[in-house]
Amino acid sequence: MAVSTTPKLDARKLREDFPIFEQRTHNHPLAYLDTAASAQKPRAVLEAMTRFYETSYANIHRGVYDLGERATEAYEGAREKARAFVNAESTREVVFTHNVTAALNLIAYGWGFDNLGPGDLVVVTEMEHHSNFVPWQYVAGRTGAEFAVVPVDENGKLQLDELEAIAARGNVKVLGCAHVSNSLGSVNPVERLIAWGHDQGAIVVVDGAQAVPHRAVDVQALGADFYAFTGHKMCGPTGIGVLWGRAEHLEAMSPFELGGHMIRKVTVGRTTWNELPHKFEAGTAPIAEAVGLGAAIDYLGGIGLEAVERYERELLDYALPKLEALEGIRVFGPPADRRAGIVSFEVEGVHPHDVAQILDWEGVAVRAGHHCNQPLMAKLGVPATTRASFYLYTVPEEIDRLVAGIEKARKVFS
Ligand code: C6P
Repeated sequence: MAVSTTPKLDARKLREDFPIFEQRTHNHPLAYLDTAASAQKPRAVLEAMTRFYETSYANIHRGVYDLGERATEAYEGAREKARAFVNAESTREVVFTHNVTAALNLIAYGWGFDNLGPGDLVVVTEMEHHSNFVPWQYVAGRTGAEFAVVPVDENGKLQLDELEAIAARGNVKVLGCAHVSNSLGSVNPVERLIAWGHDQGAIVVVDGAQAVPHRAVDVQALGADFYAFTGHKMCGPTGIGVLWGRAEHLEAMSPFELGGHMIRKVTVGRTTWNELPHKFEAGTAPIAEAVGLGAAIDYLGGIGLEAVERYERELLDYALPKLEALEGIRVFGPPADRRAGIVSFEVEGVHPHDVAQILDWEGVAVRAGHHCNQPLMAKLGVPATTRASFYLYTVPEEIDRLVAGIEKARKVFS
């Protein structure tokens, strides 16, 4: 029998790294079950950013003075950390953006407008976050390409047996898929989708926003064309995202945003572009945010992504049976072995916002809404869900409080 050598994660101890948990909310300890929206920040990240501002801050890639050089080193050092974190081949393939939404728009605009046209088909999954749905729908519409979805069933499972029928509809040029669904927690069969996309001659764009913070991701092993993620969901600051793209695509692509830093030479007659990845980083970069992201990567690396994934699985094994045993509750999404630490549910007869409101009074923070997944909500037949999501700082008592709060909501509203 294989024995795991990954050290076990101690959530109770890790919580002490997060100043936010020192407070109470509505007179209860804060049970933060909304990491899928954004993760809390450990002291190591906050201090790294403060230290950077206090000791090494200047604009980058410009000054020849010492401070500017140190700031540039810190920013480019963070890029190297991001490269290593997802095992990209080169930092040339690692573009800093403002978030994953900006990364996905960059591809849709930079690649889509040059490569799509009538007769082409752009395919995304029906469970895509709007960030990997709307830009593609828009660019398809603007270029005359057709837009199609890989459907999900009413349980939120991708209908892969529909792929052949989709391929018959046109020349599949793009496949967009989430590695992990932000509403359902489904860990999608991305390897299979990537293989199918490549069989069609398409580029495959993976939205890794909900995967990278929670499991080890190796972009070379996955073999997609683009893979995007966002800093604030992985203990890093807001305002920074990462786009990994194959160098040959990034080389061939048009820039998306134009202005300072992304140029090589500007004359009245013509402008040429900077080398990778700078061609895609117009304007002053999110410098301190990159430093914070680098610190978050160090923090997660110190814990180990395998340990995070294993711990979230334990939390799911604890939470799912308790939630499913509640009367009048519908839990959406797959079983624990194909799910990340995200659970969306509906409480019969109670609006998701009311469930979330009652939970808030109990000190339990969850999200209620469509989670930027309106097509998925339509398929599930609900306008919204209540969603709880877990991370390395979640402890089982918080799940008990979630369950008790849901029962209370049912009683209040019945
Ligand atoms: N999901 C949630 O509560 P940005 O805002 O660009 O950093 O992330 C957008 C995004 C893209 N893809 C996935 C899979 C996501 O989960 C998100 C953000 C949040 O589910 C806010 S809607």
